[in-house]
Amino acid sequence: MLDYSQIGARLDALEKLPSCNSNNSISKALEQAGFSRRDFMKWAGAMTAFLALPTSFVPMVARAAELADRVPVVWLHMAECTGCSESLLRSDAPTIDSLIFDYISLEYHETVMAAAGWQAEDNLNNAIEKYKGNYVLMVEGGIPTGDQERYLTVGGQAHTGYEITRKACENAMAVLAIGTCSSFGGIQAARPNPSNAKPVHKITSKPIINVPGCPPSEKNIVGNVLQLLLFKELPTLDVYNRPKWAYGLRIHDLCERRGHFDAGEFVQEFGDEGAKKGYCLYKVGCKGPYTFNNCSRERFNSHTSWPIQAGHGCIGCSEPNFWDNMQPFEEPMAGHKFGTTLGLGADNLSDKIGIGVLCLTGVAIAAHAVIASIQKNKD
Ligand code: FSX
Ligand code: SF4
Ligand code: F3S
Repeated sequence: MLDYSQIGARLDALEKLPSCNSNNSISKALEQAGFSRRDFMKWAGAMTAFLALPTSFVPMVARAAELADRVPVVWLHMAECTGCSESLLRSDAPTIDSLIFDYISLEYHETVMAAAGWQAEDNLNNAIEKYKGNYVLMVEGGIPTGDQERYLTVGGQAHTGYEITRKACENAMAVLAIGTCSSFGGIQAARPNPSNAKPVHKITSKPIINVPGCPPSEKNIVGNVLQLLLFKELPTLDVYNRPKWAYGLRIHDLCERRGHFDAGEFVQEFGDEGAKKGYCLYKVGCKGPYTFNNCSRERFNSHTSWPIQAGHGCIGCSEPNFWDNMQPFEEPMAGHKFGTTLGLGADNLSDKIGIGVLCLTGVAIAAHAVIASIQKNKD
């Protein structure tokens, strides 16, 4: 990791680059949206902790956020639902994260750019040429390949998603796979994968940072942009190339219903007394014990809520092949056979430990199930 003076020099160099928005700056835009300097510094403090950096980094995180309009970003849409972009853009009140995203130099983003048709295709080619080696590429969606490559073509020249993504990857400074589709294939890669969809890391040799989730939270997206602005290097990644600061713990580890799991208090079916009391959702299919993500800590929509708070179990949306491996979504995993990759998002070393932990969790879950069924029979 870079030291303070190297980061300072890097931010000085970024500051000298032209801003993408000459009429306004990020700090002015925040002020206009009603955020005080104090709000912004509080946000920077929370972001610093979120990125697992020491408190002394707060001023640098704040400065990096203010310079987010200096690094050009190209955002490609492949086969997907645009939920990842929506996650970032559609909050009813703009958050500091979404405002910063608005000011990122988005050279190409099919959902939000004004250009269409030939002009849009030109924009993409020009951005790749002009910012060769300096832009951050964000890819949303899985990519049809092989005999099915032509299932996805974009624009009047009908280039395939595969060709476009490979070219954009080649010339990028860093590549982020945004969402489970570009990280692991996603819904279109679910069995029988009729479009032969592949994740980005399968079609390029470039190192990829995976930011999975269907969709990922806006915090995990913006956090990765800040990380690149500060360090210009890959964060520590787990075996599935997910940044450990975001995907280092399981949903189950920090879940607000965990006390009920430990006490053997489960929702038996949706709408029952246990559901009203906020009991653990394991028996109605929660995959939190097998899923690595920070939803239980960070939640969605400015920390408002998240699936388990809303009353449904986690469906494991940030794990590889969750559409196939985590099914059925509303039944527990215990008793199902599952593959060796399931839930093992830790690094190589802790993979072994992870298997142990998973087995222990399995034992605990089985024990709970037995106790609960005895209880139920008694009732
Ligand atoms: Fe959708 Fe993004 Fe899911 Fe995929 O999300 S939220 S299908 S991860 O690529 O738009
Ligand atoms: Fe929370 Fe699900 Fe774990 Fe229950 S099984 S404690 S609902 S993560
Ligand atoms: Fe996805 Fe589970 Fe979080 S379903 S959004 S990883 S709680």
